[in-house]
Amino acid sequence: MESVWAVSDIHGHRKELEATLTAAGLLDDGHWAGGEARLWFLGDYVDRGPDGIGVIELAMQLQEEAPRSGGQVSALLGNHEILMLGMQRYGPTPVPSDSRYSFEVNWIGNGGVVRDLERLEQRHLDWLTSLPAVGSDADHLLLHSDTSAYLLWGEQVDDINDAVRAELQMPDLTTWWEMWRRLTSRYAFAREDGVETATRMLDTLGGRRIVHGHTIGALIRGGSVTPEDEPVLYADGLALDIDGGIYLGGPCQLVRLDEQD
Ligand SMILES: [Mn+2]
Repeated sequence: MESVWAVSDIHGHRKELEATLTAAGLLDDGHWAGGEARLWFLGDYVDRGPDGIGVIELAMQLQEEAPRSGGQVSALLGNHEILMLGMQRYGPTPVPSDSRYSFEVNWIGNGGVVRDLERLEQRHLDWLTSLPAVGSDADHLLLHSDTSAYLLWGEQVDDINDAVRAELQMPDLTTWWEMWRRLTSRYAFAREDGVETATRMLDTLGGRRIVHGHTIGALIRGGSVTPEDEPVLYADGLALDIDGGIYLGGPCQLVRLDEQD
């Protein structure tokens, strides 16, 4: 069986991503070396780090290269992509439902990087606004955020992705703000009813385990971020958090999904 991998929340740390993919044999000299492997990026390419556009470009490049050897690279949409695109589209325009907020206020408050905005080209915009929000592979349900809000878009993976892609084409601030709000919620599988919520999502969308980023594992586990942190398996083994908190000095956590037990 082909190997299946996932990595999340790179937040502009292209060098660390390249080192991690290279160590795993998926990258060699900056190019796809994973053969028939499948690699999933779970979103949050930008903000908080030095080279968000570089991370997007690497994902785009690998997505193009991998199929030449029978491999596949898939990339999900994270809330920081909504945030950066919302900033680019709407900037300081107050949110109609709550005028204290704007994309600019939230972008600045959540590690927005001016240089990423300046380097955004149409080809990046086209790629970003066509990303799926949810994936399914090796009996895992792949999400960016630890939220059940995905189910507000639909009850099948394809329906959710179609609905999100349609909203990414909509020109109104209210729609974009609601997308940002949904994808920014968290802790759905860590709360008292977390096992129940994870079970409901897996029953609805398929898979035996959720893999997500978005919320740094140390926040789920308790304690602080260290470079040795491992992905956090919780909710009775129904959820695996692979956000190592790279921008706080944590590791780039690349996990192999086809070998998880
Ligand atoms: Mn996130």
